[in-house]
Amino acid sequence: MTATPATRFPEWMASIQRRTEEALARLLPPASIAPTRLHDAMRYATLGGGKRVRPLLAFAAGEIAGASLERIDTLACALECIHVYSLVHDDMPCMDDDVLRRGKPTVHVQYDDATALLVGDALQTLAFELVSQRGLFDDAQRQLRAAAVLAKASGSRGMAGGQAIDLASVGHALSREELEFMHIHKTGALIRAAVQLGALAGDLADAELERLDHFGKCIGLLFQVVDDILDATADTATLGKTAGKDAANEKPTYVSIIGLNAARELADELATEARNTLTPFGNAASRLQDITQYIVSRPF
Ligand code: GRG
Repeated sequence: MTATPATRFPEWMASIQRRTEEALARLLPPASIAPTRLHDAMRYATLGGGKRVRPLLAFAAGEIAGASLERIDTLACALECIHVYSLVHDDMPCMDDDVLRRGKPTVHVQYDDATALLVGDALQTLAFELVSQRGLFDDAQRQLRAAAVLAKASGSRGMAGGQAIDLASVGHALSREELEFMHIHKTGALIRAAVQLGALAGDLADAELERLDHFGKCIGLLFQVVDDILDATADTATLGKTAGKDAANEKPTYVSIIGLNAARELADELATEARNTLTPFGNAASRLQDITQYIVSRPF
C-alpha cells in the first residue's frame, strides 16, 4: 500500500478509495467490448463515487490478518460489485424509485429499466467470478469459505432477504426487534462480510476470525442506525436524496420506532461494543477503530 502504518486515517482512507477505484476500473469489463451499452452502464454505476466503506473494512481487517494487498484488491472489488448491484436495483421504480445516486442520475434514468436490471445481475455474477478467480488464495478451502460468506451475505438469508422484509414492511408497524432483524440482513450482512473477507484473506485463527466477525456484526447495525439518524436530521441538499421520503412511505426507521435520542444512545452502545471487541488486537486494529469512528461521525 502507498500508506505506511503511521499514515493518518484521512490519507489512508483516500489511498484505499483511490486503490479500489483503480482496481475496479481494471477489473470491470471495458465499455469498448460488446455488449458495449451494458458494460458502459456497469462502469457508470460503479466508478467515480461512493465512500467505499466495504473495501475500507476489508483492507483494515486484512491488515490485522497480514493479508496480501493484491488479494484484498480483488475481494474489495467483489464486495463493491455486490453493493453497487444492490443500489442499482434498489433505485429502480419497482423498489425505491430514486432518480439520484452518488450525485448523478440513477442507472435506470440514465439508461433504462432493463439495462439497470442487467447491470445488477452482471455485477453480482462478476463478484463471484472475482472471488473464485484461480490463484487468488493459496488455500482453496479458505477461498471457498470466502465465496460462501459473500454468497450468504448477499442472498435471501442476507441482503436480498433484508430487502424483501423492508419492502413488505411499508405501511406496517414493526417492532424494534423486527426492525433490527431487517437491518442486520439488509445492510449489516454485507458490511459484516467485508470484515470477514478481509480477515479470511490472511492467516488468523478461528477465535480471532470470530472476534472480528462480532465486530463486523456490531458495525453493520451501527451503520444503519447512523443512516437512520442522518436521514432524520439532515436536509435534502446534504443527503442528495429526498428528505422525508421514508416518512412519506411510512417506512419504519430507528428514529421513528425508538426516537432520536434513543437511536443516538443505541449508536453509542454499538460503537462502544465494536471498539471493545477490537481491544485484544491492540494497535493492529487501529484502522478498524478509525473506521468505527468514521461511521459514527460520517457526514452523509
Ligand atoms: C435490491 C437485493 C437488493 C438489495 C438492496 C442495501 C440495499 C438493499 C439497499 C440500499 C438502500 C439504502 C439506501 C440503505 C441505507 C443504507 C445504505 C446501504 C446506504 C448506501 O450505502 P453507502 O452509504 O453508499 O455505503 P455509497 O454510495 O457510499 O457506496
